[in-house]
Formats: sequence, structure tokens, C-alpha cells
Amino acid sequence: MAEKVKKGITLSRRSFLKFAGGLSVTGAVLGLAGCGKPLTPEKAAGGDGWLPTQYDNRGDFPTQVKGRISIDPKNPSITRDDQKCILCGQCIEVCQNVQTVYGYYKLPIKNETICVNCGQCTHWCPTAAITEVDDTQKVWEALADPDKIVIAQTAPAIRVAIGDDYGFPIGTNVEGKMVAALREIGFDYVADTNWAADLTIMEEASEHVHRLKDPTAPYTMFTTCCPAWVKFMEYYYPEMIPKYSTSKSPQAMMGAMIKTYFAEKKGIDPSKIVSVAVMPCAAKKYECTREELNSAAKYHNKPGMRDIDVVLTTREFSEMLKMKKIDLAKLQDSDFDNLVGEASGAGYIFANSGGVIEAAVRTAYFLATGEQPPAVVLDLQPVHGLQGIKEATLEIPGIGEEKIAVAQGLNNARKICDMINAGQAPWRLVEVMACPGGCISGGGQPRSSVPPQDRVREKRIEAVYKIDKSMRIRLSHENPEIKKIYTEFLGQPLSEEAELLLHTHYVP
Ligand code: HC1
Ligand code: SF4
Repeated sequence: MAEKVKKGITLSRRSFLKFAGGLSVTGAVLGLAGCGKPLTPEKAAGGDGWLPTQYDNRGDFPTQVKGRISIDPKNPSITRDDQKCILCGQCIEVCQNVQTVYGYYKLPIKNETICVNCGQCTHWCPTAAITEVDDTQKVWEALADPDKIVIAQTAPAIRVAIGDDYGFPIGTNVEGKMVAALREIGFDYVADTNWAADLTIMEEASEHVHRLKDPTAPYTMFTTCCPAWVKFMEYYYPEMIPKYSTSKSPQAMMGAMIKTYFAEKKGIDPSKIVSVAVMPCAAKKYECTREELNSAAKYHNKPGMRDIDVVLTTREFSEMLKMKKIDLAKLQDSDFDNLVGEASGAGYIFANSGGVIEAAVRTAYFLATGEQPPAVVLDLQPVHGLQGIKEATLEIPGIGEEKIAVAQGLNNARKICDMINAGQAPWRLVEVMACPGGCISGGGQPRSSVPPQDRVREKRIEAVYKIDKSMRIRLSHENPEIKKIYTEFLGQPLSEEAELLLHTHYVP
């Protein structure tokens, strides 16, 4: 089903069954890949096809599973109030069947508490017994401390979701009001993680093109901005580690840039900065604790300094506003601070499953050919939507044919990894986001439908693509603030400075 398009580019949506040949995966599940059909109302009403078990159209909860997942008391992302738990087993359903984590122990170790911190269970729990770990007090204390400079960064997916809590129609982009609300509760500066997403693309696309030209490099490169996926892979598929992109996630890059570049430019003592990331994600709380995310400490030779000090979910941020009786709907729009506040459309689409890879190939095309990407690459339709696994084939002049894939939900990531291990994977670049839909439906987003429904995901996805299409600049390499940081601070992608501050390494 390859469709020839102009400028020598071919996009295709190939049957996944071809690759599934010798593997024990079912045609029904793989049929999600590339089918491109809208979900039926029946699917959209209940489990949305993310679970194999049957749900009725009212979204009722199944009764066949009883019990609950174990949560380590030291888990940085999720916790449970046992008084509220009704032992319905919903957390087991999503953890076992959507994420393939619960029950998937690595032999011979048994009875360990495995959690990849995605937080999807907080969306499926009908009584909200499972929630994110509450870190709001740390932020209140920082905001009240006159010696601290408190800086927020906001993830791409928050602005199309937080409005749900304030009476906006699902999928309303409330970016300006979100920034205003952060200033209202006392943040000194507001940076945009979307800017850092453009920075991630500069590094990741450069890394990708470099690997495409290097016959000794691993054949496939995985995106690594989803920490739940990174942890999943480290635990279940450590043999994939050489395939990881070493480019840090936008959250992590922004953390490093705030305490180095931004602090220097603004004349702020980095040790006074409290860096707060507002994320749609429970796993980002875990990511910020990872030992290796200490670039600012290395740069300033200040052991103990962390790149990110606190991560709040969208829900926690919303709770903080409610505590202060701030009605988001009534605020006047405000702008992000400069230097770290301007993003291209490519930075925005990170919020959606398929967005990271689309942003990356836009810039990879430019880096490989010296020409701007044509329309079929700019709007890479085959990677849009809620299919579990999506594919595209690009024909890049000078590079040749490049096959890419996207997986959403860790059950689908598991299939990708199994195909690679079986020698049946043709892809040079693979994006995985742990949450079905991507970060727009992350484990820290408002519980706007319980369990999560595709009608909500679709509205948010649509809102994000609409923003991208409306942007004057849609390519990370054309973002003026990104050009500026390379001219004034980093040199060029993959430079020594960039390697120190923007790249990381993983160990199983
Ligand atoms: Fe995401 Fe990302 S897209 S991982 O979902 O790469 O959380 O929104 O902030 O870091 O940019 C989350 C969202 C987010 C990072 C970016
Ligand atoms: Fe977090 Fe996004 Fe990954 Fe979900 S998909 S765990 S929200 S980074």
C-alpha cells in the first residue's frame, strides 16, 4: 500500500502481520496497526480497545479481576490510600494488560515490586485511591522562601488538558492562562518545555542522521523521552540499551539549561534556583531522581545540585490553584519568559503519540539533505492517531529508504522489542510512549474520564495538531531561541558542551 509522493518520498502503511510472521502475537491486536479506521462508539465508550477484556458501553468496571497492585512505599511517583481501595482490580487490569508490567517478572526473581511509574493506574482507579505522590508542599515552601528563585517549566500536554478542571471544553488550549496562573502563585520565571523539545530534536535528529551514515552504529534507534518506557526497557530488554538515543528528554534538558545557560544569561546564582517541572506524567517524578541527571552539578562543580528539584503533575498544579482560589478561566493570558520560552510547532506535537518521531524526521530530513522537509514529512500522517503500532517509510535523498515505527502503550512496545529480538524489525527509528495516546493522556493529567476514553484523547490530540498547523515556525531547527543557544552557548549539536549537558547514558 505504498503511496508514491513527490520529491522521491514514499510513505507506506504496511501490514504489520508481515513482521509478525514467526511471533506469537495475534492478528487482532496487530490489526490496530495502520488500519486508520476511526474507533467505533462502542470502543470509545469503555476500554477503547486498549484492553482485551470486555467493557460495556457505559464504561462500567469489569468484575472478573479482584485485588490490587503492590506499591513500594518509596515509589517516587504513585501512592495509595488503602482506606479508599475497593479491591476492584482495575489497577491490575491496566498494569498487566495495557502496560504488561504486573505479572511480567524477570525470572528467576519473583515477588518483586515492579513499577515503571507511568501512573496509568491513577486513571483507572475508580475511587482515586491511587494518586501521584504529593509534592506540592515542597513547591509552597520554595515559593515562600525569599532567598529562592523558583522557575517553572511546562510540558507540551498540560495546556490542552488543565482547562478540563475549569469548565473549558475538552481539548481547549489554555496556554496563556496556564502561564498566568504560574505567575499568579508566585513563580519568578516560566519556561516552556516545548522549547526544550526543540532542543531535544536538534540533538536526537543529529544523532539519528549520524547513526544512519555509520555502518557500525546500531541499526535501530529508540527515542527515550518517556521515562516509563526507558525504565521498562532497562528492566525487560536491557539488550536494547545500545539502541537508545542518548539525547535527554526535554524535561531533563530544560533542567540542565535552567541552572547553566539561563542562570548565566540572567545573572542568577544557580544554587538559589528551585527548578519545578509541571508535567502530565507520574514517571517524570521518577525521572528527576535518576542519578545521571546532574549536569548542572558537574558544570558548576557543586555536588548534590539537581537539574530538576520538583516535578508536579497537571493535577497537583490544578490543586495548588484551587487552594489559592485561582480560577484559570478568569486570568488574562501571559507569555513565557524569553531565552527558554519560544517553541516551534515540532516542540508542541511532542504531546501526542507519534509527535516526537514526526518532529525528529522533520529536522533529520533537513540535516541529511540541506533542504526543508516536503509536506508529506512535515505532516507525517501515518504516525498520527491511536493505533497501537504505526509505521511509515521515508525516502530521503542521499540516505535512501528509512522505515520508522511508533508504539503507544507498553504492550505494543513489548511487541516491537520482541520483533527486533526475532530479527524481524526493519525500522531505523522507533518512538515509544508508555501512555496510550502519548503524554496528552499521561498518568498525571486530570481524571476527565475514568477509565480514560479515546474521545478525550482524540480531542487533545486534535488540539495539539491544530496548534502546530497554526504556527509560523514548525521546525525545531528554525526556532530563533534554539539557534541562539547554539550560537551563544552550545556551539553545535553533539558538541562537547552538548554531550556534557544534553546527553546521558543508561545502565541496566
Ligand atoms: Fe511529555 Fe516530553 S512530551 S515526555 O509526554 O518529551 O511528561 O507533555 O514534557 O520531557 O516535551 C511528558 C508531555 C513532556 C519531556 C516533552
Ligand atoms: Fe509520562 Fe508521557 Fe511516558 Fe506517559 S507517555 S509515562 S506521560 S512521558
